[in-house]
Amino acid sequence: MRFQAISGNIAGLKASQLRALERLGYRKIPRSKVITPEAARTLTELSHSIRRQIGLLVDRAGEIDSVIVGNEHEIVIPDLSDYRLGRRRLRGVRCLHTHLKNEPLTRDDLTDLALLRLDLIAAIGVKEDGLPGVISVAHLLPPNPGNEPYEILSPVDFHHFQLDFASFIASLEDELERGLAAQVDLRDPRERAILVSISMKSRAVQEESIAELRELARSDNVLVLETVIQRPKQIHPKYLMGEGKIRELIITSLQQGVTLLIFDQNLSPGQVKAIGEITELKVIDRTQLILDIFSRRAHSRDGKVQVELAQLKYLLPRLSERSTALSRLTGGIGGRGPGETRLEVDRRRVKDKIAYLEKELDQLSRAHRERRSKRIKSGIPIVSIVGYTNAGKSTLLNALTESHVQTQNLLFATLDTTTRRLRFPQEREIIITDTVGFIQDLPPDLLGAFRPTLDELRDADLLIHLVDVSHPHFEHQMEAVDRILGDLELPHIPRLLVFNKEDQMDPVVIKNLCRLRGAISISALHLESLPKLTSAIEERLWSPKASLEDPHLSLQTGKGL
Ligand SMILES: Nc1nc2c(ncn2[C@@H]2O[C@H](COP(=O)(O)OP(=O)(O)OP(=O)(O)O)[C@@H](O)[C@H]2O)c(=O)[nH]1
Ligand SMILES: [Mg+2]
Repeated sequence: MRFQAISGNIAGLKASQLRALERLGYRKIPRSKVITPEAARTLTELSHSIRRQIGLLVDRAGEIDSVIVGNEHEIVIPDLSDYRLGRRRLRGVRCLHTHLKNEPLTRDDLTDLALLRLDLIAAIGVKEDGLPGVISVAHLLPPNPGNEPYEILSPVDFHHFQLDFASFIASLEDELERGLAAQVDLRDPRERAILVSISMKSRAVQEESIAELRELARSDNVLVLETVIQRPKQIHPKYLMGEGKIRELIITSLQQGVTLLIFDQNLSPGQVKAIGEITELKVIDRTQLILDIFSRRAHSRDGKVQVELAQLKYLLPRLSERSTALSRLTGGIGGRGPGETRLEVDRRRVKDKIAYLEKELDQLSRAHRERRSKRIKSGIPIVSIVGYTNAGKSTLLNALTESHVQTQNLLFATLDTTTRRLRFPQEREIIITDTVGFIQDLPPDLLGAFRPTLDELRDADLLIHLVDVSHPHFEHQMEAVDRILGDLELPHIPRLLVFNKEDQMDPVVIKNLCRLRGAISISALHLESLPKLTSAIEERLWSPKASLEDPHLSLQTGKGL
């Protein structure tokens, strides 16, 4: 990079001074030197005569990229976006600047060093006579939790300053790389993420939600390095958090080789753009993380169409806000999804694609409807298992029907609906279905895209609301499921409340909970616990006494429980 410009506070400078600054910019520094004595002297003398700090940005080849004029106390480093950090540990640019009173490096200098990942930062003191005084140098350190991310070398008189820049920078880069490798396995292809929650909600609420975000991240094969929870007095409109906090976040991310920020709050397109630009990291929110999991799990045609539609609907408002941050995304999270060419398609084409997919979804829905009407005609009762994700729905379907739907300790393991027949004694038979799980704060567009799948629930004669009662927040999960069932306008279908994973609970506690809530408890992993469920299903479907008004209460009084 050649000398580009003099930037900063140049107002009021004489033409001769400007020319001198420009000449300074065309100097070249040998690779083995931080700065030559001649360049240092020109720098301090000019600085002395204009009573302003002057800085140089120098690249690895020793070319001066820019000359910056500041005021008495500071310089402002211009945009360094020409020097992309990418996967490198250092920017490849150092900053050398004067300090008029021979003062040491300031906090702002050190923040610039860490924030911009400069090769080093040096302050050269200006003596009374305008000659170079004391030089202070600082450089970054490998990740060292708890300590400052940089080291300040002891200031020395400029004439005694000796540092072979080429070998210094080579060993520093090596050290940084090894330091990071000691912390994280760099061959591990997974994204390394920091989870962020910035909200006015209470800390307890934020912690519960971020614990779930951590599970979502795990389900999406993301390595979570840290979580940041903040409860500010006011939400910053651009970055959610204040500038100080985001600086801290950038420094931590750079130190730990973070590649991804995941926000627990849903971000506006403008926020994604602003945070992506300032942090130079990929930024996604909760919804996009869920969409990414969905796109991993969608196997059937139905599933794929629905997920792609949801992704495009999410993308559309973000297209006009597309930024350099987005165009840098290469594959991985946020890159997976509606085709490789996603970033090239313009709004028009996205809209066309949405219209096309919606038509396709209509056709799929029609096919669903036909299958459903056959099922309904057959007169066989339909029982659907619904519940929070990871409650054990697929495990239960498998246990009841000896099927092999994939079950995993991951959120959203199931996306497609599975339907099986289940025979009871006395020639009775039901159709039982397992479908996609629910989660709190499910974005409406996502719910909308899953209509065909969720529409199946409409035909159910009975909904089994399965709850992982061993989950620390099972009650909140129950409320979320009730809310979603309400949104789907399904509250009229009789429900059976079933607490799963009783094997993880104290039997007395679970007994009381069941009495209190009018539920029955089972363990889908223990077949011997299932007859109480099957007889409850039979009773609800075939016993004339069963009240449809209040399914929970009727169970409480039901026989055989
Ligand atoms: N201890 C215990 N674990 C269970 C029980 N039932 C299911 N699990 C485990 O819970 C995890 C989730 O089970 P799934 O059947 O995949 O849950 P799901 O509700 O279908 O989840 P999604 O499809 O992701 O919404 C698996 O690791 C199961 O082995 C149970 O009764 N006891
Ligand atoms: Mg499942």
